[in-house]
Amino acid sequence: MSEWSGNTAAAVAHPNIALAKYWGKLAHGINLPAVPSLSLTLAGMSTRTELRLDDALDGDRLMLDGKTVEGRPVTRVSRLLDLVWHGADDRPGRRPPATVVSTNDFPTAAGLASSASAFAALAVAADGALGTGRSVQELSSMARQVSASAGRSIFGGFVELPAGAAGEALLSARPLAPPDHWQLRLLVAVTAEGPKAVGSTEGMIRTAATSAYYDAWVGWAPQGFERIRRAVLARDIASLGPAVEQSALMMHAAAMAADPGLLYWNGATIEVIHAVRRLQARGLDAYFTIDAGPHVKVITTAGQADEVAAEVTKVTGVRRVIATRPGGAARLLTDGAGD
Ligand code: 2P0
Repeated sequence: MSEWSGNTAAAVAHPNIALAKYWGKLAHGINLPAVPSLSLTLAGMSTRTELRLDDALDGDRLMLDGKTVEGRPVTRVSRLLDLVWHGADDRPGRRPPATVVSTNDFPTAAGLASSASAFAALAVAADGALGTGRSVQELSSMARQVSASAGRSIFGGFVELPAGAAGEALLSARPLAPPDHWQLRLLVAVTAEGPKAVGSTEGMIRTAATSAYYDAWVGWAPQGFERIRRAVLARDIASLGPAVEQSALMMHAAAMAADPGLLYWNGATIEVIHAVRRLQARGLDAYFTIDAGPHVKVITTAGQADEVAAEVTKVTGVRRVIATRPGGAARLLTDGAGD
């Protein structure tokens, strides 16, 4: 029996939504983003992950939303546990296997950034159970290697993840501004249930390999990121909104031009976009962004959120609207069980 067997830890992390999108990886290196991204970590949705080390197991086990999962998700879990265990100091010896129980309070794998909060919570829980004492920068870099957006969910509030440079090993996200910097509201218009057809990793690889618009996206992304960064720091929603919409539309245009084309939207996605544009015409601060799934996220102010949510809820095909606001960093739950 290792000294760690029987250790448990639990952590909570929130998903994040990119205002400046990440889409594409460098050809070399370990999951290094080809473009800089900037996200908002969201209170109002969370992943809770509990980890128990057990020498008696013959491998890692994963339960996701009450179901035992096998295959690639378990491989990714094992990879992150190995990264936390070995770290930069190459800790010797075998890592004890773990049972990981993870629960989302929002739809899994449907463009709601479930892998971001899942791997951020896992990195923090693993560090707690294994007693490795990694810094938040190390945990962010390790989570990023498994799922780039997870590197951002280690931090709360407004978070930036720079593009990677060839040969770079450690690349972590960093906080740009805390959650109380700007009381934006982000409304998630859920337009479908169930997992998406093509995962982000596969979608990005296909876009880079086959889309004639990919190089244009990678070339444009840094300036979009800079506009968004400046607007966030200045709390200027009138400049933030159009830049956020352009980042999402540029990303999707590149993905749609892949072979075969990636179309993450459904009919309701487009209806919500038009509803948001009508709100803008009425003088409201409402702007959309869309990830690798059919849901639309609407950015607005605290004062206008109720009115915007009421309009978005009326759109045909919208199943429900989840109201979120800037949220905090991933954190260990101190009693190991409850929140
Ligand atoms: C983002 N997305 O910036 C972009 C916009 C989806 C659309 O980051 O391959 O699951 O594991 O690094 O982190 C989703 O990508 O991809 C994502 P991998 P990940 O939020």
